[in-house]
Amino acid sequence: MAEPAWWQRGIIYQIYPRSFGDLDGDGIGDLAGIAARLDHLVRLGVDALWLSPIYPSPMADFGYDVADYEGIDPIFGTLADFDALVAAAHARGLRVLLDFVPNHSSDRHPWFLESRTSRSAPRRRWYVWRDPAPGGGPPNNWLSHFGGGAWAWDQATGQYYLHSFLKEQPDLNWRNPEVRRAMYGALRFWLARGVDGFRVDVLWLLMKDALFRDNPPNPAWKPGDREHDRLLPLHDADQPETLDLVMEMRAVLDEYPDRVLIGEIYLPVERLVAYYGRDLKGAHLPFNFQLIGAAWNAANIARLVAEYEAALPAGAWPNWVLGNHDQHRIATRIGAAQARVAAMLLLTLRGTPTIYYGEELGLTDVPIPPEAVWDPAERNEPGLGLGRDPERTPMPWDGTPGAGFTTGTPWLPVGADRDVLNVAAEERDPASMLHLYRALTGLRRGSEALTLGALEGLRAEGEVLRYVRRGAGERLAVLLNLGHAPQSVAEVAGEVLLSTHGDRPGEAVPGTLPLRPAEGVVMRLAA
Ligand code: TEU
Repeated sequence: MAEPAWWQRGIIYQIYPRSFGDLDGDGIGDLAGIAARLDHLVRLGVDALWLSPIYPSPMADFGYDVADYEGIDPIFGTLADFDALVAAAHARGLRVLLDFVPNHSSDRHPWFLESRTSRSAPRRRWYVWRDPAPGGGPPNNWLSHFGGGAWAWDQATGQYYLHSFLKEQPDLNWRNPEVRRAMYGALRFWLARGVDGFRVDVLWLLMKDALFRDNPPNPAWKPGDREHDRLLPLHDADQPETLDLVMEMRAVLDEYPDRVLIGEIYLPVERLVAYYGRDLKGAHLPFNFQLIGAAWNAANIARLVAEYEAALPAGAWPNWVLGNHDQHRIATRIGAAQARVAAMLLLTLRGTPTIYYGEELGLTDVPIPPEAVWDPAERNEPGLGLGRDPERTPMPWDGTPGAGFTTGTPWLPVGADRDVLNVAAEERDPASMLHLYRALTGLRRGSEALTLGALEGLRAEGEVLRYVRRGAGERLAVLLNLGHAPQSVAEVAGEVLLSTHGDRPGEAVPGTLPLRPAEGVVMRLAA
């Protein structure tokens, strides 16, 4: 077997740049603020940081509306700040991944400004323009992910343009080779600057049906549903041609050594795994979001781990995610106690883990009063619970009013629990989530079984989820109590390495292991 790549052994950490560290005091995080906190990441034991978008942007969708694919927004700093951040990260052995947003640009991008000037503009075909339907109105029934229809009328040129998200985010036309060339040029711009890879935004949405057919209704949809769309996304997502694009992108990354291609893909497992590409020449890591929104019980988690493992193509490397900037925080979804069990699950499963900033502190969603809402997903459809501000609040570094995040007024409120849940306080408390995360990453980093080993014996026994990681002469058992009652696990003899409760290292286990409610244990099994 080839030497494993860094991203196979490694742990990824997602930073939402507006909310990590604000050095210039404007209340919004910046690159210098991230650079100042790199030692936190080193001590946490992660290998790479992924930055949500930092490109010039009108911020209609907080950077997911890019106005220049080869620059840095002044709110975050300059290209020089970026180079300094990459250098500082690399000096500490940390890789840097960028968010690449290819499906749509900002409506202020010079390409779109030119595209909308006339039907014969040279860049007209860089975006998706269509005539009205024969009877008038939008060309088809496709919906925006942010509410309402996906087509915006342009009075000046008498056509509609497609926007899968906000109308300020017109979809680029990936069927146009000029678009592809320009976008691959942007990838190379950053790769040549030393960027170690990309998380590609909405990778499964890049291609649309060439005939622009209507989508059928989705029977599973309910109001306020983050899981389903109102229509089945049959014709505006996951088209057969998308795979060719993914493989083209991968080929661009392969021009440089050791780069990683990660895809944001919300699809059922059987479709998700197609994005590894033919002969694994697609995404290295199609993000696996199965743990997001999953019912938190042992039988269900055992089933979804087994189904994912079984669906992986030969040689494909797995990955696991608990949360991100679009999802309610894990501690809000399953509670503080089970969030510790989830941390142990994330860092002991087979495959690359991605940690969302603040998970290592046990942060919860922060309620945002209606007048303080920023996220367009909430503003467009208030009251449906679609807003993502609650999971994007500033990282609490200490218990001061600005939380050590800013000397100004933070753009979103810091959680009311910042007195307890902050880096400095958790540093002092050996029972904190921060110490648990460090212990878990430390255990993982030091163990071939946990990083690269096989996953065996996966099963649910009542509320206990159990599995074994085996590698290089070592067998580790992971025993997770996903319930609220004490449990006893049989057929385990060996020694406790780590408990989510922090108190049992070195404990000899004769054959039966008692587990307290919401306790997880990693044990070394006797040979
Ligand atoms: O998210 C894509 C996506 O699936 C979202 O529409 C998700 O369903 C929604 O946020 C749930 O409320 C990516 C980015 O991660 C997100 O932040 C962007 O807003 C979106 O693409 C558009 O670029």
